[in-house]
Amino acid sequence: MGKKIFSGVQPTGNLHLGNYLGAIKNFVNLNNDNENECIFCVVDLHAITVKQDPKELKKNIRETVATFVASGIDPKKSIIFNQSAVAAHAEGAWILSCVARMGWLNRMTQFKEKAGKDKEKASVGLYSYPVLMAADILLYDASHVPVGDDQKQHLELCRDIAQKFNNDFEIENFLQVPEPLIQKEFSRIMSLKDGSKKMSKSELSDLSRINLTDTKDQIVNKIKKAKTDPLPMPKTVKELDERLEAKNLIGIYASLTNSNLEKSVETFAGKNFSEFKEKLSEVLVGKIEPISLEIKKLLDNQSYLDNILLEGAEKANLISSKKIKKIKEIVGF
Ligand code: AQP
Repeated sequence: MGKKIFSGVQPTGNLHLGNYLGAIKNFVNLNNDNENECIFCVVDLHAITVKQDPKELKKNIRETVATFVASGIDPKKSIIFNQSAVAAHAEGAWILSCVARMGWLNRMTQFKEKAGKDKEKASVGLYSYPVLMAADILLYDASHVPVGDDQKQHLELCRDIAQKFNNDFEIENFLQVPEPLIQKEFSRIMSLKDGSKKMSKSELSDLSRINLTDTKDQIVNKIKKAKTDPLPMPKTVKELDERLEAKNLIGIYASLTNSNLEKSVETFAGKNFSEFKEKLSEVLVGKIEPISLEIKKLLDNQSYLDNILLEGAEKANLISSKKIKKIKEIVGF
């Protein structure tokens, strides 16, 4: 039986290889399976949990849609829309924030990481963001949510919220408890500068990530400069436990070539990093350059992108307005 898929990406600029391998690649596969109903959301309400330049945000919303389409998501098959265009998300988030418990949110590690030492100055939105994410998913009765490993905890929270709502209002299975779809391998791509840190849009150094809009020369240069260690390439997968940068680069290679760590380690065992990096650049350019060129082409056609969002929002509104109406009735409004 087909799956009901919902997932989102924040339009915060610099969509990168981590977003691609951890999430978007999976979106494309799910979109290609005709049995599935897929909804991919540009989560702009999430983006403003940290300060955004309004002009940049508008540009980034279009760029995220362009990235979806350039990566292979077909807007005729999947619903693509931006969250702020569908009022039920904000309404649902408020109601669910009265179901979620402070103690649950206090455990969220992403808030701790993003707020850093000065959490008193973080926005309330950054703290309650996982409740909005729960509303996003639950409004569409999503059965499966494809995400990178970093979103696992938020998805568990979403499941808890759905179960508590159903229990509190004694209405069995009303909110569908969704399953995470997290790839077993390569679900967390790390920074090219530090194998212990997640590849991220907000990292200051652009050399830490491969952007999906990078040119061939930028990709080759970033791989050349990517951190490694002085030893030759590892001979066993076990060695990778101690060699985080090598593990990340080999993982990227394996993911892009649809292979696995064992085979990829075997291919380059004992060789110099320079030889491996050349091959890695080659496969990266082969994958990312066509996407990058297509994104640039699509960005020249703003009305096409805006139309995708408009049509997507109409369809999303049709589904979510029915669900939020029922939620309100259940609550007693
Ligand atoms: N490094 C990563 N490896 C694997 N998957 C990743 N994702 C993000 N980074 C990696 C997955 O991409 C999807 C969209 O992410 P997002 O844009 O909603 O936000 P994020 O997880 O906060 O991404 P960043 O890059 O880390 O942004 P900043 O720097 O703004 O915090 C999600 O499914 C995510 O798991």
